[in-house]
Formats: sequence, C-alpha cells, structure tokens
Amino acid sequence: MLITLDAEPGPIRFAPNRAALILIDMQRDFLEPGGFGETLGNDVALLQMAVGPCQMALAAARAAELLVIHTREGHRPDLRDAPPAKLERGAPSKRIGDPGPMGRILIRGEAGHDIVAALAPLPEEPVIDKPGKGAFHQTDLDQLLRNNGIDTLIVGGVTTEVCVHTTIREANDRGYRCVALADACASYFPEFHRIGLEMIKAQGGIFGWVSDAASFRNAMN
Ligand code: C5J
Repeated sequence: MLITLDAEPGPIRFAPNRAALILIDMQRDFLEPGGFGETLGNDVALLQMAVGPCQMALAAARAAELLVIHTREGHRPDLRDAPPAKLERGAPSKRIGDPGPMGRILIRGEAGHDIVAALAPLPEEPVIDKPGKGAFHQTDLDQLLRNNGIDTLIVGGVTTEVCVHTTIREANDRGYRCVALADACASYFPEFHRIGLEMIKAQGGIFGWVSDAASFRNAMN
C-alpha cells in the first residue's frame, strides 16, 4: 500500500512499512539551559518549538507502526572518539567534556545527553549514538535501515542546518528518500532553519522533500 504525503516540491508517495521516522538529537544538551547549545551562546528556547510537532509525528508513526529511530550526538567519557578539531573549535563557555549542570557536556551517560522527556524513546525504538553531525557517520544506522527494508526517511529534530541537514545529505547519497518535517525541526538561527529547508527542496528536491508534522499525521491516518 502506498500513501501520499503533501510536501514540497511535490507530493511524495511511499509505503509505510518501508518508511522510518528519525528524530535527530532531541537531547537535553541542545534543548535545555546549561547544555552544549547554551554554552555556545545560543537561545535554547528556539529549539523548544520543535517538541510539539515531534510529539505529533512520533504519535502518528507509533500508531501506524512505522520504525521509529532516535539519535543522540555525544562522546565517550574519555573523549577518544572526539576529533581534536571538534573539541578545540569556537569559544564556548564550556567545552565538550566539561562539567555542567546536567553533567559533562555532550558525554554519553550524562543527564544532558538524554533525549528530552517529552520524546522519550520506547524500549523497542533504536537509539543511535553518533559522534558526528551526520547519523550515518561511524554508526550502524545504514545497516539497521537496510535490514528493515527502509527506503524513505521522515526526519525531524535539531538543528536544521547542522545534524538534520548532514543526516539528510548522507541519506540522500545512500539512496534514501528523505522528507524533512519543517515544524518538527528547529535551529538556534531562524534564518538558517528557513534556508536549510529551502536548500532541501530546491531544484526539484535536490536532497529530498519538505512537509510538516500535521500533513504527516493526516497522511498516516
Ligand atoms: C549541533 C546538532 N548543532 N545536533 N548539533 O552541534 O545539530
């Protein structure tokens, strides 16, 4: 059975049993005060806007029994998987690995590394821990998708122009159809969010499609 999802640059048809919802890095470290996002000088409240639409997409995907995958950006406690170029970049108030109010910044196992409570994964939903911005880099995501016959990714999460974009670009090159749910994605820079979505759907959908959480829910009903 194929369903049609309203999207830009045009509707996309896909088989629900070959589609997965992937929520990128909806972690306390990015969305809550005291985490990685705030140490970089960002207003984390801007990312909170994506939580409600992500909840809507998550509920629709779970009801339709789509594969749901969550990702988290973070590093080993000894930081051996963190490239020096990533650790030394910028001038944050705290660096990756430094102690903060939610534990060590962007470190696996710390409270800040967790996904926000409103989007907590169910026990059967895979959580991909990734050291990079893209969810395919140094992870088993591609294997997991291929083993489950997935050819279409419905994508939400943060931030639009960084980890969402990198993941969609990686997925597109691997042959997956990607649909970004605009309101289920967010950025600390509203202009980057807007332009990031434009870039995905430009030129006839150079990286994929852009839709929204309500359209996805309606398509799944
Ligand atoms: C960033 C991400 N922005 N999840 N990570 O550093 O987009």
